[in-house]
Amino acid sequence: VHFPKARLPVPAAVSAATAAVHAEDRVSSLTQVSGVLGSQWGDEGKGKLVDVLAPRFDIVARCQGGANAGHTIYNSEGKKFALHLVPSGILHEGTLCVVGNGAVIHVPGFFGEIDGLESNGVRCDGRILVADRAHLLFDLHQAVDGLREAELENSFIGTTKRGIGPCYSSKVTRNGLRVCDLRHMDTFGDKLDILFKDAASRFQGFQYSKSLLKEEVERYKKFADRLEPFIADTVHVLNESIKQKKKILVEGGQATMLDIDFGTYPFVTSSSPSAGGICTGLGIAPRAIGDLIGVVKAYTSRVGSGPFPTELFGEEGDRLRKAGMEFGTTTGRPRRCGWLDIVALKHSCQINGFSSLNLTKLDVLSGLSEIKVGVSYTQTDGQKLQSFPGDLDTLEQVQVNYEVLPGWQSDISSVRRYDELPQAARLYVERIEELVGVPVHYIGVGPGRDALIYK
Ligand code: 2SA
Ligand code: GDP
Ligand code: MG
Repeated sequence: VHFPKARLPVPAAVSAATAAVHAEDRVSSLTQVSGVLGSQWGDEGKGKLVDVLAPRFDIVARCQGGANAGHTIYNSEGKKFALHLVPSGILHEGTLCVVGNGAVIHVPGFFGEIDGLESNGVRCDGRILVADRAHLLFDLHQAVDGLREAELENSFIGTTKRGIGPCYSSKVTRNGLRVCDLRHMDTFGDKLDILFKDAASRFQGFQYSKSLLKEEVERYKKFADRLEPFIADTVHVLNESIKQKKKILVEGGQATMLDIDFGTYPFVTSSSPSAGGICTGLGIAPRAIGDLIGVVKAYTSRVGSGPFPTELFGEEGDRLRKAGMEFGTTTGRPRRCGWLDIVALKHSCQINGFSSLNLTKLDVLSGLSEIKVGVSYTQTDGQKLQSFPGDLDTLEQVQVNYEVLPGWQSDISSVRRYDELPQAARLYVERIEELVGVPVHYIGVGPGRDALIYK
């Protein structure tokens, strides 16, 4: 363990100005197409960073997932907004929000979210585009989500029950309905009937009748009219915007450790929340993508089932949950909490090629006498693992090797300059940078917009 260099004495006024210039540099130098992605098991604070960066971008786009996401943001008056499908750029009047083809759309939920925003003074009309290619998520998918979880009994995934897995299943099965199908209501009922029959043949408890189908079609006729002004060929819109030198910020939902390919399968979500999901979920070429910021909570949290090597139980876990207010933004479920896991974070950095990191919730660790960081895994045969294992049986049996770092006692929530953080907090940040090999450019010290240190 080595300590960072002693801070140089700089006159306060000059230093504050320097910090502002530095913040400006950090934000204005972000590439034309940049992304904010979760690097752990979600809820790292992606929404907050997107909200902070949004004024510097013309477009904020979601590329995957659906209303399983819960992104909490606060406006400048401290008013709280919990967003699910609507991108976190919505609080900034000048930002166009795009829900891309890789996302799944529950239309009634989408309107509910818009109505909630509008009633809180956020104008949405003309500011949100929904991909014509995106798949529609129906109430029937939500019902199937619940039935599937019940069937799994003790090995349930712990989904948000928002119908995400079943909707992506329909997409991959190739009998899903897409947003553009709302423009063909004459055939809509026949296509929906296939989905209903599929679910009814698979699950005994699934309610289905011709009159239920008819009701659903009538409901969607009304939705189709209301959704029409939002529908766009977003692939064309985004690529034209790139040609016109507009700036696009991609907002990831969930996180790499929940990725259908790279996460702790099967305890994952059904989309691709990592870098690859940007291309498939928006129709943007890989060459267009520049900076990707990985959002990392200063510790780890996970909702739902599945392996979590650095999980803390009892009082230690409770302390983090309470201090970090770790409860699901969508479901209200208590989140499991534990130490930062560098093995998982390196896996994530490798897959996404993050250009920088946003370390969030550093303030939550204040007051601990010591802080542990999981740095490697040892297998039952005594061998150290070289990488994050794909095999869950291996993962469940690993022993985590920890490095112990000193804690700090002061409240850091009002600190705005890196050199004003306690030495132990800086040591923590710099040790993470050293272990993963990616620079930390943003440090969260509170939920508000201004509670951010630019490093
Ligand atoms: P699903 O519903 O099929 O995507 O669930 C599969 C797994 O993915 C996890 N998942 C999440 N994990 C963290 N946060 C999420 N969003 C909400 C939040 C969650 C909530 O912001 O707090 O409110 O409970 C999210 N969405 C999906 C899920 O827990 C399963 O492990
Ligand atoms: P997301 O899904 O990644 O956008 O994260 P969530 O919104 O689900 O959960 C993150 C929670 O932490 C939210 O309640 C945020 O308001 C809050 N938050 C974000 N950054 C910070 C931070 O730096 N410190 C503290 N104390 N809270 C934060
Ligand atoms: Mg969340």
